[in-house]
Amino acid sequence: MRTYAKPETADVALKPSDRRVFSGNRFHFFNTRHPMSLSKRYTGLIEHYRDRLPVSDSTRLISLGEGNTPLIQLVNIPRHINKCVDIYVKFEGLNPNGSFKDRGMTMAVTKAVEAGSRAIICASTGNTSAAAAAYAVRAGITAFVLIPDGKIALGKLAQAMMYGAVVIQIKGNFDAGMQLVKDVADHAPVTIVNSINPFRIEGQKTAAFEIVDELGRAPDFHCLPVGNAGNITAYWKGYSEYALGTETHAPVCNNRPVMCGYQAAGSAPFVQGRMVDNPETIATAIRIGHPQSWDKAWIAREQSGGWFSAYADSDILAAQKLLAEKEGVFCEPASAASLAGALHDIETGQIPEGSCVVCTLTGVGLKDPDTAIAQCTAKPVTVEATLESVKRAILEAM
Ligand code: AN7
Repeated sequence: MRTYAKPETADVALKPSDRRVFSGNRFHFFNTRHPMSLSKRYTGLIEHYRDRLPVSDSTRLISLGEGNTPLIQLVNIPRHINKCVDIYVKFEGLNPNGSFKDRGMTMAVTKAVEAGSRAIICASTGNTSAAAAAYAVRAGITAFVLIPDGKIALGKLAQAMMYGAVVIQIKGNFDAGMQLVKDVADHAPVTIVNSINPFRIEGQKTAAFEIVDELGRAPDFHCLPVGNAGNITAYWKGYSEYALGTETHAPVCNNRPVMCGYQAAGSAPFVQGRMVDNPETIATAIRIGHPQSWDKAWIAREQSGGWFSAYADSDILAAQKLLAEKEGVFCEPASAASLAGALHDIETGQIPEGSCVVCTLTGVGLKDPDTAIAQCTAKPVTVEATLESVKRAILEAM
């Protein structure tokens, strides 16, 4: 009797760019981005973009298979707003810890471990702490995370706690936490893994590579929520490396997008042109008044011919809801700032019809169930567990 080897790759989530093919007695992933290679499993962005990242053959990679997230074309919203535009969302909420922070963290923790560090530290509005905690576990080192007391989404706190990070809630906001982290790191043997760590930016720039690899070009406009501005900095670096080439690589494409950075109105230092001391927004991820990548974000804006603008919390939540109910995509509130801004700028014509637009959805909606449930007007109905009651409930809803 013939026996078949257990498919080596059976536990790996398929991404849109992957096709599973059966060859001999094994399944392989046929990656359509690299059609010449009948490749092994996808094992994360460092391995995938190894030649463009600061690692060597002997570097131990700390990875959870991050990156390779779907670029989803919106089909219903363009029709809904009656505009002829190609809008794609880069759904970074589908990284292993539910946000784009995994991209930077795989790189930052890999380099921290390579340098012999035994502990990492960050201040965080939530997602950075979740990612830092996970990659620290993976590496076998300790994570210290400072979070604003009471101002982080429940899912993010759950993650940091489950991963066993040392969670320090401070009676202050992110900006106060960030200053404390810098002060502590001056006196203790810990590596800062906030986006002031340049390896974070290196990891995060791969999102731009993925978009160009998939579209065959850079989009005309790239829309992002902006907090510390690490991500807009990273995308601009990635697009620039692909469009201009590097010392080791020829250019891959010949255009770069206009970078559009969107903030919450109560937390909009880039729109006000100065630091904000008491930022407030329901989008707690971007409740940041003293952005750490201030200068680099202005460079991205200037070099790309882009702009910053701000939206009320109500606009941000409306965009989050619209995306969920029109497209079946559930992102967290901060992420929806990118769509709120894009839709506004498409409607005013600042982003003209015929454009190709990519919005980054930085985190998954499940991070913040409280905010999501609070804005749903249609609440679940409770009925008796009988055929009659369920039938009545269905008929009433039709
Ligand atoms: C979902 O976790 O700063 O402009 O400490 O979680 O690169 O700061 C989170 C930021 C957008 C802003 N969307 O990105 C943290 C933190 C989500 C985020 C941002 C964050 P940056």
